Amino acid sequence: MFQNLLQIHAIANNNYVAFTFFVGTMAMMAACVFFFFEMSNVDKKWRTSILVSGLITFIAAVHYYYMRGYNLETGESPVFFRYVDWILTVPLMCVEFYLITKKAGGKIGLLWQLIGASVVMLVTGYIGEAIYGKETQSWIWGLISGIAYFYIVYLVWFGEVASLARTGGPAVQKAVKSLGWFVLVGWAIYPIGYIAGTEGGLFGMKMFQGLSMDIVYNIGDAINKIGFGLVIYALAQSDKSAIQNA
Ligand SMILES: *C/C=C(C)/C=C/C=C(C)/C=C/C1=C(C)CCCC1(C)C
Repeated sequence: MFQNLLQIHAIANNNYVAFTFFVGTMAMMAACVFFFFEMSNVDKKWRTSILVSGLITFIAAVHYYYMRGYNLETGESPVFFRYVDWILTVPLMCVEFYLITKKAGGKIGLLWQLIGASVVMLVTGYIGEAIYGKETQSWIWGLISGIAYFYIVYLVWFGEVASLARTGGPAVQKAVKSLGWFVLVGWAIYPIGYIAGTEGGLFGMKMFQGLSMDIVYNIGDAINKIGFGLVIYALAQSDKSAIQNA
């Protein structure tokens, strides 16, 4: 109890990083409860998508709880928990794209392409942070990770995801477009954190110095995990009203 009070004191006083972990935990928990409860309020065919949104925020809530504690006790970045969270939640976001486009004929091979690219993106990012984070060559790992990231952007904006979305009807097309913006702009927050937090910077150039890697990542997660889920929720809702109005 006393220990808890000390921690709360540390959070409330001046530890902004720990504070964002704390708020992140709450936000992920709230979003998770929302998605689970709303599952029964959407058309049956969207239920699995909403369930996956709930799982993404649930997994994040648990990791945020641990990352908060780790950061408070050691004062360091919880690199390991962070990447365990991502390696579980990013493939689930790929599943969301698959579930949406499946109704327009999307094949399982597309899901594996998306998951494969995200695993390359995250494993190289982890090597860059955990092993080479304090050395200049960390930028090379960031670059490889960035290439895998752009491949995902390509698939969503110009590749198979985009072409399937065009045949899936206006609601699906609109949702894939919104999710595409999340991948292009929302996910681009992460490399900023990486550049700020590793020694190699951007191709060896030092940038974004003074920014806290963890705060950048935490903002990115809140936008992407909760926002992404809300776009899918909105899609499910608009599809429901389309049926009721017909
Ligand atoms: C819920 C978590 C999400 C959506 C995490 C996404 C993470 C990324 C898009 C990370 C990308 C990175 C790069 C593109 C280059 C530098 C290394 C990473 C792993 C931070």
